[in-house]
Amino acid sequence: MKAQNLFNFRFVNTRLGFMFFLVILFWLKSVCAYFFNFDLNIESNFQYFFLLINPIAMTIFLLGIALYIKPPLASYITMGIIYCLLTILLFSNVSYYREFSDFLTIATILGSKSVSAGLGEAAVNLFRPYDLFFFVDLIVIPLLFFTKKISMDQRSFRLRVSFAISAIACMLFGANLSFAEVARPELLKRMFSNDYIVKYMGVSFFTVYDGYRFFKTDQVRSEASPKDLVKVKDYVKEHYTGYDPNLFGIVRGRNVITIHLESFEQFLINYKLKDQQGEEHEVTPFLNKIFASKETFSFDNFFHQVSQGKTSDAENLLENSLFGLESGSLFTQYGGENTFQAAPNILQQHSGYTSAVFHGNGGGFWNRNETYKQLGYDYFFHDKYFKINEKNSFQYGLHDKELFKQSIKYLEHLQQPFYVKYITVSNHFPYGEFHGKDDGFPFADTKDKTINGYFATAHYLDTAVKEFFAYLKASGLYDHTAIVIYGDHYGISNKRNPDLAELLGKDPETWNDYDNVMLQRVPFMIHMPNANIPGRIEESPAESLDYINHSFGGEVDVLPTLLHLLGIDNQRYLQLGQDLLSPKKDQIVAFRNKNFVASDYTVLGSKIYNTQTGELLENPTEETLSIIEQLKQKVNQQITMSDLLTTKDLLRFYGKNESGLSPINPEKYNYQKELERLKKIEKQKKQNSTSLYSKNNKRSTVKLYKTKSYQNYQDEDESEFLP
Ligand code: GP9
Ligand code: MN
Repeated sequence: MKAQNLFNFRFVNTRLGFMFFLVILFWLKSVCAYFFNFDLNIESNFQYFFLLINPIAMTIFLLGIALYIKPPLASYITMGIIYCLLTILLFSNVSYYREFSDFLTIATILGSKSVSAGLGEAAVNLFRPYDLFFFVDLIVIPLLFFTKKISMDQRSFRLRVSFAISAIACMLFGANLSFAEVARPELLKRMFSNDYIVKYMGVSFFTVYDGYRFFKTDQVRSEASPKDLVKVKDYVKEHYTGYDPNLFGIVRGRNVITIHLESFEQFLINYKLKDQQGEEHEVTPFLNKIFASKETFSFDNFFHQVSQGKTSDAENLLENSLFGLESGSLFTQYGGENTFQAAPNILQQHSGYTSAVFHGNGGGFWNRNETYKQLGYDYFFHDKYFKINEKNSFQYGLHDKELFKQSIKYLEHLQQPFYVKYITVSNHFPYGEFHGKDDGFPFADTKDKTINGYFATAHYLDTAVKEFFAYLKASGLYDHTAIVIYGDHYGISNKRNPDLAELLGKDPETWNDYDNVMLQRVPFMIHMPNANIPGRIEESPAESLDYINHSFGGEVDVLPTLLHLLGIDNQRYLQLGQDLLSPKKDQIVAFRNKNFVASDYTVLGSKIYNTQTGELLENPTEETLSIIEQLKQKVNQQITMSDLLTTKDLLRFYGKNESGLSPINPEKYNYQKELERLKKIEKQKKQNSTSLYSKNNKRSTVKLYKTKSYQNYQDEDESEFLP
């Protein structure tokens, strides 16, 4: 029987036809992997569309390379090899994903022998019969050739056509990329998570792009030398502020819980929203109380300093006292490889802390699952550790009340003292999910829907924190814990701010850059139940605005402040921030774009404002200009030092004799089976176990958690909460 008859589609017997046949097969495999193996969290038809088209352009382009080879046999063989490599790459990702819920990066492939070894092992262990589907064609196609069911096209192939195919592939690719950039602006620059890149652009593209970035950053890193560190060390020494000796170590040895308030701006504190009847509603009554509490250090001139890495930049600023990158996210670009001297690592090596993160989104978002290893986080409880359904979650994962509640079964097994971080998500754009749900907090009435919903989600977050505090008290953790609460970055963008103006008692017509920058304030508080804060004697009122500290600072200053309160001098680490409670703190806050706010002047590009009055200084005096020049230099220096440390990975040259820290081995961490690991440690330690569970005579405290979450109500109550 002739091949043409068998297939009835002759095109397979032409060189181009055979290539497209392979394209179709690879498309099929990719789409099956997307739907059956990867968990890509598809939210809309538009995203399905991306999944269906994204393998096409790259596959045509890569297989098309073989069309440039003249001799038919060599051309077919090259095409076959490229096809096999693509299949192996796809299958390696399928296999890796099963174990790690993430995609294979070049750093993972090159960096760690044990990962590659583990991968082989995992592939064997996790092999499912239907995996054969990925390989069956690699056997069938050669057989078809041998049995002459398909034949090789012996005609020569025109170079012009090869070029045309490459050009078509590039065009398709360009279209795919532009669609993706519309759906997810700055997708490639910010690289939110590997999942996103695969969802929009496909696995093969992900590997190529990841490789390109890896080699680009690797080059800068390999050119760096220990000499580069000298400048940074001098800078840090010169800017060390020391600490207030009355405050040093006042919460030494306590547990630390950091609550990351998503997109939470300072203006929400003590804000009252008027409803349509003119009745006022306090948005965050609980946080307001904590903010004014006698047992809290609170700051009202505290600014976020994030750039495109948003949440991940905030985390980096807090954990490392370093800035993020000028563009993109440090976590995604350097997090998996760089050496850090991060809070969890310092606390563990210096004072024996156990560390953990709770976050109800996928572990790969912002490359957390890799970065946390380098930061020294012992445990990472991400979405796989929580019961998540449509009702209790949204685009960014599990809602806050549920996150806190569901975390307790893990928290109670952590050895104390612990350093724990909760990354909340509910108060994330687009705000509004809670309309008429939860406790029905009113919406604002501006023409911008985003602004209108912001107060209700902030209120929800406030209640979530309140419920968590109630649990901390009920379980007894409260008294020996210091609780850090901070807003990670703005929630309402500058372009929307004029619509917010009226709610803040301002005129939208005169709203300007100064007003925008003042709204970059976020709350920062360290709550220390029963701590002996000097000056706040027993008779002092429980809450007062007098306790609020007006020092100018930002997220980069958190770690030095916290370490000093915990009784650890930050002098030996390379941190770029300064202790906010030190009288020597420079009264200046640098932003990543080198704008700044200082106590007297605010400089935004070429504009100078009076920080106190907001007045624009049109004709500044010589004296003012020379002060501004000095401030500018300070800011430049701080940002430059940060870039040196991060892009050249200089901390790897800072030895143990200087920092007291042994290097981290990221292979020790894997964030799998966390509860089993925790329980094993409890068992090993027996009566020396310091977990809450052990201290509580092996009785769980989960029941002590009370929540009024609408997501948690029984189904029969559902109708009550429908909008
Ligand atoms: C995602 C969450 C939100 O996991 O942290 O990140 P953001 O969009 O604010 O950077
Ligand atoms: Mn955020």
